[in-house]
Amino acid sequence: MRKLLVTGGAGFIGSNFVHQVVNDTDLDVVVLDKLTYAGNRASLDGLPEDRVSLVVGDVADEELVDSLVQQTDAVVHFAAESHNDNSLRNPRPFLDTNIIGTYAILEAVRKHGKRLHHISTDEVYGDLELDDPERFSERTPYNPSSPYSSTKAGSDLLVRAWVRSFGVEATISNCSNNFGPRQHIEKFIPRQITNLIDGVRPKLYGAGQNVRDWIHVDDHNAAVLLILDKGVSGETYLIGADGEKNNKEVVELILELMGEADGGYEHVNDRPGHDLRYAIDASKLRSELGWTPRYSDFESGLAATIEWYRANEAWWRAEKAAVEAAYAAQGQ
Ligand code: NAD
Ligand code: TDX
Repeated sequence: MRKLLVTGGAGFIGSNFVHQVVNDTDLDVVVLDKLTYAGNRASLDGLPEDRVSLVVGDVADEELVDSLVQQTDAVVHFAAESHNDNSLRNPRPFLDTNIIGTYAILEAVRKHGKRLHHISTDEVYGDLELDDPERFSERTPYNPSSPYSSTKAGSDLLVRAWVRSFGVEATISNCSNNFGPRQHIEKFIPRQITNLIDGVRPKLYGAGQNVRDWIHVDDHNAAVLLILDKGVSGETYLIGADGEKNNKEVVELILELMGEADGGYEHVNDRPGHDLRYAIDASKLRSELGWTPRYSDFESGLAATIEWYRANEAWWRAEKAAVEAAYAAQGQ
């Protein structure tokens, strides 16, 4: 394998993946990204031009995808509409990108006999009760809650069908909530960090008791590289680093790390259909592929993330007012 096609490589996880590929492997990368509001050319700054190129285009453009898949050896498919709150305001782009975009990738890898790794989310499994001892595993039935997670579930099922019906060589991973640099400021952690930089109190949906299972983006991406190398076609791997925390705990920690007073947040309208808890059992990835997370200390990873947003205001500033106006319109 010499050249990867990375869809959504100008987004949060995809851009961190491209940086990791350049640093840790000899592979070259072609990024296909539509540069929606969530994509940022600057996230690819500093990468060597002889190893990384960016094609601005739509993953649902079958002709374009066909020609890029033909020119590369394997595809890592990150491109998606990724934000639950946006999917509640306007679901349509989620169907176009997450469903039709994945279809276009599948048809191209089928035609050209290329390997695919499909990036998905733990949200396809729905949610768990706060006091449930269970965690999600590869055997948990799909039960998505939102337009976002239902389109991701649909995309996973398409991949499984193309493996079974057409013999496409593909793996799937379903990861828990990522944090780290270059995450769009609409998302929970960067929204609160940039609010505090602006002297605005963090906003907790509802009572703030919902639990997310946090993983550093570099740990997610190291697992993706491992699956690409050693994963078995047709298999699904759950990725998670035992990082369960409720939203109030995360906000309290951000306040502390940014030198603000305890309790300096406010409660805002809850998300409709808000999933209560996600929790991942990553035993299969650990035992079959030997993966272990490197960023076991959430607090130091969060402190480094805060520093990144402080040092890179130019990366996020232009988006801030519009993001907050959209939230304010929903009482959030
Ligand atoms: P993101 O929103 O930050 O980035 C998505 C990228 O895809 C952007 O660069 C955007 O421009 C691009 N894109 C959107 N529509 C496109 C289209 N039609 N054609 C080409 N490019 C398009 O998302 P992210 O958080 O980096 O998530 C990446 C992937 O990881 C998604 O598939 C998401 O479902 C999955 N995932 C995310 C998380 C998380 O915590 N963020 C957790 C598990 C899985
Ligand atoms: O201002 C906020 N206040 C708040 O309490 C925001 C933006 C969010 N929240 C809550 C909602 C969730 O319980 O924080 C939690 C995390 O919210 P998001 O960052 O929107 O993430 P989530 O909905 O959990 O989905 C994320 O993880 C799974 C990613 O956005 C998805 O792409 C991924 O599939």
